[in-house]
Amino acid sequence: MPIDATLPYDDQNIFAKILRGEIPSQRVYEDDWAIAFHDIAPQAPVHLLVIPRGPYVSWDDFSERAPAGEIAGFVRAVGRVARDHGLVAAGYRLLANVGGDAGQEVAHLHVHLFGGQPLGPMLA
Ligand code: IU
Repeated sequence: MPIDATLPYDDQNIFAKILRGEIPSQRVYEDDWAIAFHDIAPQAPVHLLVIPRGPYVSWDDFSERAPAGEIAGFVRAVGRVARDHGLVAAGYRLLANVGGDAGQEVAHLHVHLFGGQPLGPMLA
């Protein structure tokens, strides 16, 4: 069931547990601002999730509350993950679902990074 992106941050969400190492993940990147790991149900040959270390429910929460340095660090991390995976020449897609209509399922901001094949039109 999609989350309500207006609710306060709950540190028991599954990505918070992944961040704290309480639940395993296939981590491919980490720095001071972000970690990235493989999505458990990949929808493309490359399907990674990049999440900030800070406690933000969604892109809405992050863009409103995060300090500028944290935003810059996270945005740079997303770009770096794509470059590290050799995706820039062929191209890739970023996606962040926010709340109910978008179908956001986990209440910790995550940016999907898709690549590895032509991705087709944006909306199904
Ligand atoms: P969404 O944007 O909130 O809809 O995406 C959630 C994604 O998190 C979705 O692609 C799931 O496959 C993925 N995921 C995961 O990688 N590991 C988990 O333990 C859970 C969800 I729960």
